[in-house]
Amino acid sequence: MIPDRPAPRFTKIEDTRLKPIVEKVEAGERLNFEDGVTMYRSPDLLTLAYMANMVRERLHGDITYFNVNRHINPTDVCVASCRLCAFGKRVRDPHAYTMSLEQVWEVAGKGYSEAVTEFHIVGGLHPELSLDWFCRMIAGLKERYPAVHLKAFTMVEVAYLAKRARLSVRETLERLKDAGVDSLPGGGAEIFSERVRRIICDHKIDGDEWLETARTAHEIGLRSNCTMLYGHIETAEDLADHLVRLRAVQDQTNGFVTFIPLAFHPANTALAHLPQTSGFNDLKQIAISRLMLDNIPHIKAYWIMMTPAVAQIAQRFGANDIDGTVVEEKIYHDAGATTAQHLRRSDLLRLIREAGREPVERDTSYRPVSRTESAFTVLV
Ligand code: V47
Repeated sequence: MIPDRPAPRFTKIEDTRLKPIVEKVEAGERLNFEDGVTMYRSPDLLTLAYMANMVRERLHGDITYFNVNRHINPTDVCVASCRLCAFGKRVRDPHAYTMSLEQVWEVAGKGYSEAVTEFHIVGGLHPELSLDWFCRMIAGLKERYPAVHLKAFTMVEVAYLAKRARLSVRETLERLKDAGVDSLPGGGAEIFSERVRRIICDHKIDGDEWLETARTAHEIGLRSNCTMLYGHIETAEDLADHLVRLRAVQDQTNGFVTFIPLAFHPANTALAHLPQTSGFNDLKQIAISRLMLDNIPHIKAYWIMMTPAVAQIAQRFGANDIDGTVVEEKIYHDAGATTAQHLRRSDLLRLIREAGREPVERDTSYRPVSRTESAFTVLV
């Protein structure tokens, strides 16, 4: 894939510290931790975009993938009380909710048509719901919607369920897989730095446990996504370290499918005094993740958090995926996201084409999905 001689460069490298990094990327060489820190410290966004776009086009040409999924959050009750989170509530909070199994199955079916290829299921760490309850929930979904891929439970939820069931993480993952879980979403990774974790999510599993849970999932044949939460109190070193640690696990397991950088939304959290992320930072995160994560195939621009406008531009800054027509997202909207809860398919196609990319609808495993337009009547 890497040409013998790189095409002539049309970008002036404003920040000369990036020159050796540009040379490495053009030669297809792996970047190291120090390169990551240098890129995070650089304001030369166009040189980062030049490099990230080159790598993106080597891997995926002009294709931008999207999918049609429904988010299901069975409960917002959570024992963790993370400062970063506006979603979780204490069990006795009068505003907290927990769905019954029947409600989960019914919510999943709302607006269900052949258009939905994935249910993305995550929730709080509920002190009373058992592993058996979640296995019944999953088995019931599989029975009712056998064609839909079940992407369910973050590494944090898996570790909590294991602890409550007094089982190992491996046994817990096996039980969930047997019940019908097809893969795991990437949430809960936040930032692996212990210093930052102590402040933003001190009751969650630590970074090593998150990575170990992911490794175990991959070992038993469950692939997963991975994420990084940025735009709070992290440093350039924390960000580069996070990416290098994900990359090291991926070298061993090849189980991560997609990386999603997540912008911190401070509203309604204990960190509400922090400023909102900027478009500049969002695009920088997309570009640097594409460059550092040379072994993770896909980089997703999650429009729910970065706005459709920035997610569109991200398609020329290293991203090759734009999160799909998400239906009913709660975690970001509770934290003040003002984006719509879903995008119409026609809007998504227009955004992608306008960026000079070719839209391809995918399933969770990135297999192209072909349909007649009429199958989308529910969402369009
Ligand atoms: O784990 C929580 C983050 C994640 C806030 O795997 C917050 O395809 C910003 O993981 N501001 C959930 N972020 C979302 C997530 C995700 C999203 C899209 C696709 C996929 C995938 C995964 O959101 C949480 C946490 O990291 N989060 N609170 C907040 N106030």
